[in-house]
Amino acid sequence: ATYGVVPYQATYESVYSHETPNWYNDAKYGIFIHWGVYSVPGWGNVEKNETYAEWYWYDMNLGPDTPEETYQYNLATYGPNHVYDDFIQNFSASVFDPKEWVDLFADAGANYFVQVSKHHDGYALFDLPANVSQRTSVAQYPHRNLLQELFDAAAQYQPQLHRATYFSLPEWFNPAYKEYGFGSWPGGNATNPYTNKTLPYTGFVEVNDYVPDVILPEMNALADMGTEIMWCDIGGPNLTAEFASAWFNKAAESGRQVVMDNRCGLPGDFDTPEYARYDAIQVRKWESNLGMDPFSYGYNRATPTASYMNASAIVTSLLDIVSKNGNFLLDIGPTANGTIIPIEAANLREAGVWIKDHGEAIFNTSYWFITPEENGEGKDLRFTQTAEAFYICSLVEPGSSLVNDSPVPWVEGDEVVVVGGNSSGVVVPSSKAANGSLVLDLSESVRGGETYAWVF
Ligand code: FUL
Repeated sequence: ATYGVVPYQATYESVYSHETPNWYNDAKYGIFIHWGVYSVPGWGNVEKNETYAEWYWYDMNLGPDTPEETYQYNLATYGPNHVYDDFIQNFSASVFDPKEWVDLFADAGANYFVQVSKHHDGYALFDLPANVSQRTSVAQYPHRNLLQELFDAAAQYQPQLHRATYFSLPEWFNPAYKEYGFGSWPGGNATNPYTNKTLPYTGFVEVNDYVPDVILPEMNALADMGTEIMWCDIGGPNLTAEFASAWFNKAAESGRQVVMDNRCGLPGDFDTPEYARYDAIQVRKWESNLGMDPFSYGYNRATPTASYMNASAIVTSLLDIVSKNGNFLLDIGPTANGTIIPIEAANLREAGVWIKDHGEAIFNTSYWFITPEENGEGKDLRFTQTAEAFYICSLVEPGSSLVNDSPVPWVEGDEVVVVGGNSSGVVVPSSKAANGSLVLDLSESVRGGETYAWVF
């Protein structure tokens, strides 16, 4: 299959003809990882005005009179002379074990991961030519190519576990970005108005033009590392048509399939609702990104342990999103030394056991044309299908009969069986009611043999 008009040209229309490949449509579940210098302070307001912890540097520069309170927190915790780039020397990665990470992703049942390769603070977790940026984990502390280490560790799970990268096009305070500053992005303000101190921008390289001299070579470096998804952020000035056409052509030549999100400055291949999901089926492929932390992608030490997304919420979110043509990109925020915090690891593993047990109803499926919430009251059903089977998922424990009013492809004589759980494979009596509804008779053991969701 082709996924657009090959060879691609460096135009909007041509690159827009590219589509999500089957592996991405079938993969359904990925792990998003926000890990960088912002993981060192690892703090965001959880009370007054919830903030993303990875926005620490930006929020701290908003000054003392803002509800984010990052300025006050920083002053109280680190004192007046501490600047953001002082955190670089504490981004230790000292216990970072990439094999442990990818083992966890595999246990979680995920089929891809998206590592933040460079967030808005401009610190890259991969190697770059010295004339592009020296603000990298290779040129700076901890002097390791952390992204490459993770990609290498994931090689043992190829081709199952796909390797992908988030990439912020703009950088808040890069002086080279200044001429492009847009919206509320300061684009290279040289001083903090509250301390009157120069913002040190460690590793900045003087370039002629940020877009061709920084963004494009950085995106090319990620392509060369073999990223399978360019999960760009923010858009803005870009050379994405040039980048993507070359990248897509190269992939097509070598029989690889790659994907680009909708934040590279072009419509891209799929939509990315942020900390959100769609209520209804979207025909255009989409991917919901949500943190396990209720309101931060990056590690936030202020978040109470009990509020992290649990296994039940992971499972039901996945089923909901998949039934509407979405993928689920679930975010974790490791700490500065490379630890995936225990509550996140435990909940991912717990959900993973269920997800694998019910994988046939999730992976390699497509959505059914009915948006499930419209089914009626007291029920919470989701549908998926393959060429061989149709799946009904109940997100709440059903009663002794599960009445399904939607038009589903069931005819007299079709067999309905339990998928997964203690009653897996048990045949469930099924019939059509006078009004055409499909009725499943569920014994107590069938209902009791499950947790989180009931799949037939
Ligand atoms: C946003 C960023 O500003 C957030 O920090 C986060 O990375 C999210 C996925 O995208 O645009």
